[in-house]
Amino acid sequence: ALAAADQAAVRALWRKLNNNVGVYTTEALERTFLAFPSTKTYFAHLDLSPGSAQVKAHGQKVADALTLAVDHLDDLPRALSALSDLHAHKLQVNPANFKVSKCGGGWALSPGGEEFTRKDVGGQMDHGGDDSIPPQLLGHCLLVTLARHYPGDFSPALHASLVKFLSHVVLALASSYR
Ligand code: ZNH
Repeated sequence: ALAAADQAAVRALWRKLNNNVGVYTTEALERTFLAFPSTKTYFAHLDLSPGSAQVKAHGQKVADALTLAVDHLDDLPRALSALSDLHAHKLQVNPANFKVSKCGGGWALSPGGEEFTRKDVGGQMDHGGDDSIPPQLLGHCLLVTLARHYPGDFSPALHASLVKFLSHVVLALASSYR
């Protein structure tokens, strides 16, 4: 599970974000679509132009899911299991978008779940594929967004806690694929 210090840091930030989680998640979605355009293919039925009300509505849903996660840091897989099923079976989002360790090389949570590091593949680093891209596209854009709006809070330590938190969220979301 997420270490106690990371949990505390994430909860403290979330208290600060207050009712604005949706605003930042929406900005993160807009950034994701611009920086990683392949993600747009899943949302072809939505208006993805900047300022779109549909992106805003989706941003609020994702924000609510993240807030649910913050409220259940001790039991993310259970809290997010319905959402994981939805992504795996109904939405059929390619798990490459989540990039858990199952997908080969790249980055993964340590067995204890407290660290997020590059996986050692067969005694040597795996440089194949698109591992240079941040493993969680939306999560990466959320980090950028929060760093921009909360520069004073965004210490390296908070950054690290958020990376781990998002890794746990993504791991829980990907659990229905295994
Ligand atoms: Zn997702 C949807 C969350 C990622 C794709 N999502 C969704 C929702 C939510 C979410 C909450 C809503 C549901 C209902 O309605 O019920 N996601 C989420 C999260 C994350 C995600 C939290 C991370 C962090 N997704 C993702 C990705 C992708 C996706 C990466 C791809 C790329 N989703 C999706 C889709 C959908 C969703 C497609 C549907 C939309 C509509 O509306 O149609």
